[in-house]
Amino acid sequence: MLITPGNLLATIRTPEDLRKLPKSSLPQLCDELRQYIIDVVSIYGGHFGSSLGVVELTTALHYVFNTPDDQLIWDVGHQAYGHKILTGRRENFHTNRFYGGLSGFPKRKESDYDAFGVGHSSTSISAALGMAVASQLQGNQIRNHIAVIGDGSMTAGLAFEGMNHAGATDANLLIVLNDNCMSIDPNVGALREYLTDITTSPTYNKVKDEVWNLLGKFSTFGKSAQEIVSKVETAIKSSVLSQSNLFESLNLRYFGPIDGHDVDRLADVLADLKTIPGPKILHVLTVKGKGYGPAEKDQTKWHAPGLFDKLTGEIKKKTFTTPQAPKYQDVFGNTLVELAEQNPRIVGVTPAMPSGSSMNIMMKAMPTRAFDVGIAEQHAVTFSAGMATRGEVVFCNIYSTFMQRAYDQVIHDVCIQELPVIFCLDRAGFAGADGPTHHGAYDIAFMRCIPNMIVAAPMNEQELRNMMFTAASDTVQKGKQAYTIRYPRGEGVMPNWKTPLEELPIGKARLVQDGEDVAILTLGHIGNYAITAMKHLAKEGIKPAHIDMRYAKPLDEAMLHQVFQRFNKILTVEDGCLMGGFGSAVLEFMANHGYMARVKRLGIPDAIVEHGEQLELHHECGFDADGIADAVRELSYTAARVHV
Ligand SMILES: Cc1ncc(C[n+]2csc(CCOP(=O)(O)OP(=O)(O)O)c2C)c(N)n1
Repeated sequence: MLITPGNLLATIRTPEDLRKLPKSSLPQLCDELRQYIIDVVSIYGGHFGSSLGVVELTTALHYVFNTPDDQLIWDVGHQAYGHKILTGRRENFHTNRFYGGLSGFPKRKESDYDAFGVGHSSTSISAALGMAVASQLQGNQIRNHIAVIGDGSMTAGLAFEGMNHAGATDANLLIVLNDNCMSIDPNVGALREYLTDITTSPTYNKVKDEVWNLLGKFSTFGKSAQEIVSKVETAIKSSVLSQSNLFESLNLRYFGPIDGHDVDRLADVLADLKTIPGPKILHVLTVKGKGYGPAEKDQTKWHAPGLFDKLTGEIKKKTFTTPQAPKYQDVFGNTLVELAEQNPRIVGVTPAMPSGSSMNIMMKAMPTRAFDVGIAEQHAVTFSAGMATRGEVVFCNIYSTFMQRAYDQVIHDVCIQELPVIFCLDRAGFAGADGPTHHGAYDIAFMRCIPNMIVAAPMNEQELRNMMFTAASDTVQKGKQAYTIRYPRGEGVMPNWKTPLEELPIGKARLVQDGEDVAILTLGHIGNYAITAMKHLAKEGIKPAHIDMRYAKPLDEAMLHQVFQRFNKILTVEDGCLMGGFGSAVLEFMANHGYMARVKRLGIPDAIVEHGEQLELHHECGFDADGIADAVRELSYTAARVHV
């Protein structure tokens, strides 16, 4: 469907066009940009509230700075829709997040205006500082480097590492702190309290006005940037910095807070800051979902609402006539509460994903036993390890992709110390429309190589429940091993998922169907594709055996001995990277025990797989039901090709 931009927006192909407009037309442009985002996202989906909240900031930044030479780095990048629309991608914007279409995040390959690729949070300050220092080294003293980071993303250690370094340099860096008091869920922690404090403090607000008055005066009289800075500093220091300012203590000049929806003011302030060299931070206050009533009201729901009717605000839900299987995350959330009701030692930890992981169910039911620690994956793991040393049974739920951040903590703080922390890795496998920054492609490989680590993957809801039950059982908790359970985004296969809980023997596989000639070994939910493939194959008289391996580590060696003794054509299937993953583990077993078989492995290749529907990506990589059937056919029709 063609979406028509407003008259003014229609004239903007690049920020060059924008910079030709009189400042007085910026409010109209902002209105049209906001409307365009609403029009497109309501029909095609995507992130929503964050982009609406930075419409004015986006417009002012491109108006004032000389992008793309000035480097503009968006943190996370889920708020960069306005940026994409103003930087030559308006006409393609309806392809956003679709297979083959624009990426939902800034991406260097996609545009010169995307100075840094993102998806994970809190990288912007370090990246912008790196660019600023590189500019200095290359003799460019005038280029600007701007990191736009939300208050949620500011809670991560990485952001502080960047600020700590920046404050010790004279690099030309502007950090714009986009403070909307929200992460995906309400922002948490002491930093949030601090930001609220400065925002509401009368002293700060008085000084803010004085500072801007001064800046205004000096700019008009054409004083040098240095003079302005020294005046500003005197003004700030004389009145407000007798109280401590976190950012000033880190040697970053602090400006603000200012209204992030007043585009005129924003443009003036940014123009002033452009003349001030060195590292500095501008605190901007915005409203997530600004300009769309329902999104302002329920900011978590409208972070990424799916398709909706823009007139009524009704979010479109698919309707079904038969009962549907639940999402894995909801099975996790509900089962966690069920287990925690039986065992007072059970606690839950999530780094800023209460809604996304469904840990919010426990946070509501047992507020003192479920912890949202902010965007802080490393802390989440070490905090869990600390609790485990004192006998708590910790379910630490982290998306597979974000667990990449906390790898050292898993090894150093959990596994070396033989602590039985339970890791639930949601969104394992392809994340879908969020793309390569969010795919959970590597966890099987990076978890299974750590000593004292069990790696399990459920094929359905019942297995997820039983794995959670097993992980919390005395068998595991009195042992010395951490227990990882990885499961995908989306629905399972069992509408009646509330099955009785049962302890599973660790490292035991399950024979789904016996067969002949070829053995299919699957790990996790994609085993359901094998079931479909086998139905097709049966019609052709091909009857492979299918084993749901359940564990990538420890492997069910007894089962594998039987398999290698009975079959010489074996297919492994996983929704993880082929290098070092589950199929590799099977090959290691084969080599270690001197078996010879033709083994074909399906999984994620050694390549960056872009965004698209999960099914599209499974198909692309050849491990959907069709891909599995093809691979079995290929194996069936070829000789075992085993050379002795
Ligand atoms: C390392 C990492 N952990 C978690 C996430 C998931 N995530 C995406 S956006 C977001 C909230 C970011 O909040 P903020 O920076 O304040 O931006 P806002 O959405 O409020 O505009 C989170 C937690 C992520 N992208 N990266």
